[in-house]
Amino acid sequence: MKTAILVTGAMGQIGSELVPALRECYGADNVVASDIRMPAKERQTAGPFEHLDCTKMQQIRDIVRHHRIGTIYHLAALLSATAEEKPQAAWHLNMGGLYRMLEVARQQGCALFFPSSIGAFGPTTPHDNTPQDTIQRPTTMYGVTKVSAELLCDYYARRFGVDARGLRLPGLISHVAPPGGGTTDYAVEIFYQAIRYRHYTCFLKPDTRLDMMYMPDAIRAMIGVMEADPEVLVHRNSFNVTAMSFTPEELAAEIRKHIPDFVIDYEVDPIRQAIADSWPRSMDDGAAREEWGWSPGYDLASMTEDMLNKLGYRLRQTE
Ligand code: AKB
Repeated sequence: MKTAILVTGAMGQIGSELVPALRECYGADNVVASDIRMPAKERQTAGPFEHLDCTKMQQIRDIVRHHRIGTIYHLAALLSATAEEKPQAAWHLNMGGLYRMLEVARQQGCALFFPSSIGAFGPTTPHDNTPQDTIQRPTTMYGVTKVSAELLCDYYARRFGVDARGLRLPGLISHVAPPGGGTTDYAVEIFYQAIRYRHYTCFLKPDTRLDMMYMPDAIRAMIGVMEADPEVLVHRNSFNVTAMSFTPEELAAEIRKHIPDFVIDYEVDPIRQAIADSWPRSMDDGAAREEWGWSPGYDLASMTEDMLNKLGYRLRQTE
């Protein structure tokens, strides 16, 4: 990548780890973090930061011009459970924000990364080994915005030559920043509760199987797809990527190998359960593997061990 990078939603679960990783790769001064929230003082000094409301075209344009941005990682969005609670707000931010980013990308010649999701699939999609190209009729507002966004990115690529690329990300597990408002959030909360109280009450049923990925793999995938040679990409957007597929009871059993007295029980939230039931149980990520060499580094066992070590250490330092 020749010029600077802008990350929107930089204070969120993904942005909190993507920004430092991009700064490591391309230099701190070349990566501009932005969010509608202001960062804590210590994070403001790590590199350039801009306050940005992604639904305001002029703000985006000013930042892109001022910092000579060449690539935008557009992460700002509402997650699935929040989007189902506030569908109008979800459409406004998820689609309104993306449309304005693509317009600025078109005008200023930027490449754009867009994080789609397993949420782009729905109840009529094949749930096992979900193909790259298949039925996409989601029944959630989150899913509607993700499919629409995939189509809009394809349109801008075909019609205007915007280098728009994306991934269909599974649930992401991280010890750095908590997610907020997602259906797969249980797979992060469980670690906090296991370390603190040896007990977790899960809002999904014990046998709800979903695709998941450890954040270090997700960061590699996001940088990897943007680094890929455009000549060899057939799909561009959005690639299925996955690393593991497990149920709450399987994750609890894995945690119990390290914390033998850990107990899980269940109080099912019907809204999030219905969302989870409409998503794939496991995706086929063969296109990403073939077209740009995607391959995950962490499975359930290695992710669980690393999460317990790193999160346990951090919680002991801060609590
Ligand atoms: C969510 O649960 O909403 C997200 C996702 C899978 O897109 N983590």
